[in-house]
Amino acid sequence: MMTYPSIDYSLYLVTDRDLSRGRSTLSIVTEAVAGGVSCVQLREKCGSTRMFMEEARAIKGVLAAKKIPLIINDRVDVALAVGASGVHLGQSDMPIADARRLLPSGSIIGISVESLEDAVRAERAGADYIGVSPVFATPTKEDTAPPLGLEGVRRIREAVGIPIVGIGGISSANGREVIDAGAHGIAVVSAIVSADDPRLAAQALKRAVFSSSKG
Ligand code: TZP
Ligand code: MG
Repeated sequence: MMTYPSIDYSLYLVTDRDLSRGRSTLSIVTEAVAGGVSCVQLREKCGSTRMFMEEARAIKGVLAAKKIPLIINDRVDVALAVGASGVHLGQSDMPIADARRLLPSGSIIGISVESLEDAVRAERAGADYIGVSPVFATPTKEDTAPPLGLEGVRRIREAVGIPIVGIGGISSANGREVIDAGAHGIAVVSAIVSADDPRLAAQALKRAVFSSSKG
């Protein structure tokens, strides 16, 4: 299993095959890593388990060389089988306690939260980090809750002690605001996977995360 003492959530790529404009997820991840992503979540909503596992193993090879964690969306079995760093769960996926029981110790378990109450509950349940979902409106995911906005990020940051990552509608233009609102990192799908040049896109996002606050 890939375990790292502390996870850098600053620029968190979530993959999406359908939005990758015909490019393979492996090639997107390779370019995004060259551009500076610090964490990768493999998210496959269709396709076979076999395909998911083969892809996860190939991506794990790219990430392990750079000590970047590989998080598997939803599928605890796939994470376990390929020796990923952890899983990212939604509110309707396997409960954190059960995932924790099944995965090796030291595994990362992240969960998407759609409210302050979800966030507090996730921390109590032992999540390692939470994804505040969505921060802004996004066409990328259809079944999202209403956007929590920067105010939602602020309120959740005040209420929990675990790292928080904003997701939903984040780009290099607004990424800094999400960090200024208290997020430890930004998670993006389309801003990298649909970009003309995913490497340059990751670089621009990284610059936004680490730029000085506009105050
Ligand atoms: N979870 C909440 S919003 C979202 C996910 C997976 C999609 C975010 O996509 P984008 O393209 O970065 O807005
Ligand atoms: Mg899910």
